[in-house]
Amino acid sequence: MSDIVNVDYSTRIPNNVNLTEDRQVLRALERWHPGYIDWWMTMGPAGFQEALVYLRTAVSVDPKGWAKFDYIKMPQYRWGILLAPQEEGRKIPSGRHYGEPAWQEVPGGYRAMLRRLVVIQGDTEPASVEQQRHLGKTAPSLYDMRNVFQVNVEEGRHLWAMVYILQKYFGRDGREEAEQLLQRRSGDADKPRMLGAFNEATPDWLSFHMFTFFTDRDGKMQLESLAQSGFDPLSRTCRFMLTEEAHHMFVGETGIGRTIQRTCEAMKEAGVDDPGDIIKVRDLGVIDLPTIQKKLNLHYSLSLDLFGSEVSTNAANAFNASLKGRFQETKIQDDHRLESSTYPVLKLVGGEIKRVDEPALTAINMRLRDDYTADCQRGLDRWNKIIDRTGVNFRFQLPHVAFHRQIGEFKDIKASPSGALVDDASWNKEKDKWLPSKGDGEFVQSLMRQVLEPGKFASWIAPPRVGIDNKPGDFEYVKLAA
Ligand code: BYC
Ligand code: FE
Ligand code: FE
Repeated sequence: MSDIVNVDYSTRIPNNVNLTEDRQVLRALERWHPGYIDWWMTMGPAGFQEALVYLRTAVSVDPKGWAKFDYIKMPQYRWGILLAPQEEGRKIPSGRHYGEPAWQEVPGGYRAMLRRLVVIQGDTEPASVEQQRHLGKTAPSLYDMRNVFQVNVEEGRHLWAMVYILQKYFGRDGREEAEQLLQRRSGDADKPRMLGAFNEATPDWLSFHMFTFFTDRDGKMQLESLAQSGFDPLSRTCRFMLTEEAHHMFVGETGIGRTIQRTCEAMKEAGVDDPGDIIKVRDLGVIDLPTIQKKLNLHYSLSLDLFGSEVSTNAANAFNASLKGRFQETKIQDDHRLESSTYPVLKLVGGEIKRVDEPALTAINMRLRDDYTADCQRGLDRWNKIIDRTGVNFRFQLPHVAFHRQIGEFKDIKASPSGALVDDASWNKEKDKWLPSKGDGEFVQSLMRQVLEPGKFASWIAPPRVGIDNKPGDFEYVKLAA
């Protein structure tokens, strides 16, 4: 089967997992489908279900040409089940089962642990769609509007990806979990989404771009870790999801990059030299760099929480059980079992932040988070180059990992962005300098005006360098319903 990369579109649910011959799973998915569409219509992009959107749809899992672009109404998007091709003779890359043949069925003893990982992963996907559902109304261009919708339909597909695993491999429990995934709601007091950052609001486009840069990047790292799973169907699913994920991070990085570009250009044109002169900068109809830094502080710290505790027995158990691996596990040169190695972790020791060697197994979350931080930093370096090229004197920095945390070692203390421990009084005094204040939010909101003319952009964001699918600058990415 490993050579089959094209997708079967003859069933209602496009797939490359031979659903026509897997009637039971096909039926379970078909029964789940109406509930999904209901969810999409009520919780998906508000006000644009009838619009024609220039979207890419996966038609193959061949990395060289997996997508095609066309105008489509979002509710008619062909959400499908797409797994990366099976690797002949794949061996489990890490943990206690290192070197054994990858599992094609759920290993009995790990059923509950595996289901929990799949459910958590699945829960984040629809949550992000819910968080982003109002952004179309304030899109700074048709190009950007199309991008948020593309991200949304693909997050919807990621939900399908996890629901397939649940329906095919977890029987009745799996079907119940699949139902629950459509019941929870981002930010709901009674039935919230499972992880912290997915219950926060995404009120404006600066938040959206920060979210896709920082939080979708957590998605990338978690998917990389699950792509190393000994449970082969999960690994294959995650490997294909990662190809889609790359676009989400592109949207975030270029979205912020274009915002920075526009701000710096406007400052130069107007002869405003001091990035800290917020009043003058804001008067230009652009977002001042210190406010962008504050949004960055917020989204980075919320996303760090998604890695769980620095020292975690859950993580150790999942790695040890070979259910997840490290980032690029197969490229690491060590025993891949981590039974006796250590890993340095920042901890709170006697009221000070100290580096402590912990057993590498319990520090699995920390290691993934460090790889994440390095990946984020590379993006910041590229943003700083944009600033440098314009001659404005400012640099973005990632805040310290102890800053503004709700999970793990630092959840009970307060620290400044540079990592100095502070008391409650100084936190309250300074926090509006470190995190977006109410006034910052209102200012950003005041710039959020919908721009519908093809090729035109809101005052606060520069046009992209190239169009999607190489389309020209004035391409009509979204045709609104008449
Ligand atoms: N919020 O041992 P601990 C994505 C809970 S994003 C609330 O410290 P563990 C996407 C935890 O559940 C990627 N609760 O951590 C992005 C546990 O509860 P129980 C999503 C939290 O378990 C953008 C307890 O605290 N995928 O794809 O090693 C758009 C102690 O946990 C949080 C995954 O996360 C939190 N932040 O690690 C769309 C992959 N953190 O069991 C999509 C699957 C921890 O004591 N998940 N808790 O009741 C995992 O691998 C792990 O569950 C986590 C947590 C990394 C999330
Ligand atoms: Fe996703
Ligand atoms: Fe994503």
